[in-house]
Amino acid sequence: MNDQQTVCRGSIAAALLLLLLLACVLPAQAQAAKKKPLNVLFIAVDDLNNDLGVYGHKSVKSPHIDRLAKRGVRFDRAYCQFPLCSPSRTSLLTGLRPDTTRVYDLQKHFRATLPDVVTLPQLFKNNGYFSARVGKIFHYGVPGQIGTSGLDDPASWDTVVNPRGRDKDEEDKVINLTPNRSLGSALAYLEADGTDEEQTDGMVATETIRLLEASRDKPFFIAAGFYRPHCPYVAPKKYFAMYPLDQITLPRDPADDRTDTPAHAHFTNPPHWGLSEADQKKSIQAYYASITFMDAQVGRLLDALDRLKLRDNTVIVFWGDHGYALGEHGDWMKQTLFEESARAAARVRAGKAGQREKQPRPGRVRGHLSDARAACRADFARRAGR
Ligand SMILES: [Ca+2]
Ligand SMILES: [Ca+2]
Repeated sequence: MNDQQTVCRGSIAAALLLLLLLACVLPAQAQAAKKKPLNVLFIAVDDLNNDLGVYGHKSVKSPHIDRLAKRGVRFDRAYCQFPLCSPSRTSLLTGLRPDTTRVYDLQKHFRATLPDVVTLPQLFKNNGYFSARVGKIFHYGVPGQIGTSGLDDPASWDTVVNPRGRDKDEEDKVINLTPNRSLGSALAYLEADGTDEEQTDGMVATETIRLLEASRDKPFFIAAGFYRPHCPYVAPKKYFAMYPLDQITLPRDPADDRTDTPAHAHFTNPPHWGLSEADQKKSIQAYYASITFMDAQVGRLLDALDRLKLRDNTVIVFWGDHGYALGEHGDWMKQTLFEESARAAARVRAGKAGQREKQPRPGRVRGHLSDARAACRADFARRAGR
């Protein structure tokens, strides 16, 4: 990989940060024009890979994320800085690489290395914005720390909300296909009874909407952190019914696949943790069901922005903290450098500026730019009116 590619692929955190910093600069311009400053709704999703309709997946249903992408910019080459929750989240939220934050695991807090660093939400807070978090933005053990503040950064927020839904209270009902692994890193699922709103992610949406309603008259940076599709894959049973098992296909799995890769390239040992193909399909079904359930909660947020007439004045950032393998090369989950684990989902939509582009430019599809760095630069310049 040459230097240019390295910068390009590693630049999503910096790119998003730049765009958001622009949102911070714009208020001054907007105020000069007697307009309201731009708000920010920052949506983070845990362990979401690119298996979404908007990225061309043939069976995953993600209509709300898709409509967000159509209104804004889809980043096709967004790669996380480190394929694990806390190092990736810390990197994005501080704008610094993991070799600067020294956060490589799920225990160390970045302030131990960088006590005075200003985080993204903190920057907005320091500039007069109301800064609030619902759910998982900085690292949080899932499902162990659901309902707590996890490894939070209190300096970043004016207000925090830590929902705890029936998925947490009914953990004893979860079926663990890999019983030697704890629920935070297991192929485990529950076809849940009850409503979306009773699940932790349903509560994340409800509480975020409550904050939007209360904050509509002041500039805000509100972060909604969804827990699914992180395992255990818990979603109301109607979402499982959308993915019949006989329509789930497994990745190609040649018997000699790992002969050309070193052992440390893989996370899952032995391959597939020895699971049968039937259990692998069940895991994929449950992961897809969790995506569609989370997507419905994203839809509630988008509807709320429209209802509150905040759509034109709010930058929406949608971001997955890293990718997720579903059996490719015998691997599951994250913590490898293969494409499925390292590539993340990312979209940005910026208020009226996003609406201005009514017609696709020649050679370019609206809402689709293939290179994260170039896309952000292009949008950056256009939004700045250059
Ligand atoms: Ca994660
Ligand atoms: Ca191979």
